[in-house]
Amino acid sequence: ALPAIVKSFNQLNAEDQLALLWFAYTEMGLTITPAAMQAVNMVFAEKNLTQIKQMPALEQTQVMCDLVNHTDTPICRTYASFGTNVKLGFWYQLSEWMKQTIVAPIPENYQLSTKASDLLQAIRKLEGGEQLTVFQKVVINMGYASTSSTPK
Ligand code: 45D
Repeated sequence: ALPAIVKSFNQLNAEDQLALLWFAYTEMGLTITPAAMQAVNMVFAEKNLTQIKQMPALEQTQVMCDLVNHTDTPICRTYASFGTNVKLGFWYQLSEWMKQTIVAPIPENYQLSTKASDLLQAIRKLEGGEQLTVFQKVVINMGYASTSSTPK
């Protein structure tokens, strides 16, 4: 069931969470049209996205791990203030840049842990609408909000 999937996701370490998101999202071929993206007001995220784009590779990966770990950094604080669609749009943009190698990609031989690949398998079996719900629930919790920094 969905809540159990989201809960297990949040219990993975940061590397597994990022890698799983990447595999789940890229292989599902969820098509996001330019029109759909235009409906999202990405202005709020542009400064951070540009900053990340200009960082060295290791820092790019670190920023994404920080987001998953709810670390208290300026980018994590700004991220927490985004609406759900801006958060999704933010990850969408990073994944596009990873495909174009503008942002550091996942190593080719990267192996998910057993727990994470079981979870990926469970996510694969969901229907599209449920997969979207999983992505929403997962990205909503990322970043650092001083009031609620732990995933629920
Ligand atoms: O070396 O209605 C490891 C909108 C360690 C429009 C690593 C939408 C090893 C409105 C950590 C693995 C478009 C918003 C390295 C809807 C190592 C609307 C790095 C939907 C380098 C429905 C790992 C949008 C890394 C949606 C860096 C559904 C991993 C968007 C990075 C969904 C992973 C977007 C990334 C998703 C994953 C994007 C960037 C789920 C991105 C996922």
